[in-house]
Amino acid sequence: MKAFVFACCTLLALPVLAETAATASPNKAVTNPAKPQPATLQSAKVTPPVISDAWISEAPPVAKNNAAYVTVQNGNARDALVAVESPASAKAELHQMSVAGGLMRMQRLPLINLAPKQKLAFGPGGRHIMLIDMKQPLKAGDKVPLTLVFRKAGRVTVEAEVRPVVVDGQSAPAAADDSAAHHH
Ligand SMILES: [Cu+2]
Repeated sequence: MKAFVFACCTLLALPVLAETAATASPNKAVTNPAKPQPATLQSAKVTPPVISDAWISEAPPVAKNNAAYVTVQNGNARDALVAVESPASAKAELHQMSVAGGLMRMQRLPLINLAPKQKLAFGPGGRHIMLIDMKQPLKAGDKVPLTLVFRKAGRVTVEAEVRPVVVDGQSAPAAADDSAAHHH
């Protein structure tokens, strides 16, 4: 599975560069002429999305990639999560993991649309933020900034805590203080 994760992200790496370059420049001042707002909504106060429960899975020191998870509670406006950034890795992508025919598959999501007030949860085995090309290994307890970029609300930065990974309800070996306890 780790090998697959790495392979998947490597394959996906090239198209992503073009995508992020294209979406990076137009910030905030995005208007949508196709959807005129009713006059009554123009003065309504827009509340921003709120990010909670941000964490990053602890990975072996040799791992090139880590997965991060957040819960997004959208504000009262229609919005979209369009990018993620972290100083911990060379780049970050929105990913969706699913099981098809008994195989774990992972695909990159170019964006995630958010309805007003929608709650969007990321978690192991589902939506995750792929941190690609980690700059240094992370240990449980470390804190890492994660910036979520929304089409309308702009950038929201949270501190993500590094936690031991849990897969299918089973904790990964805890307290792996000693390096390489297992040789196969
Ligand atoms: Cu992934």
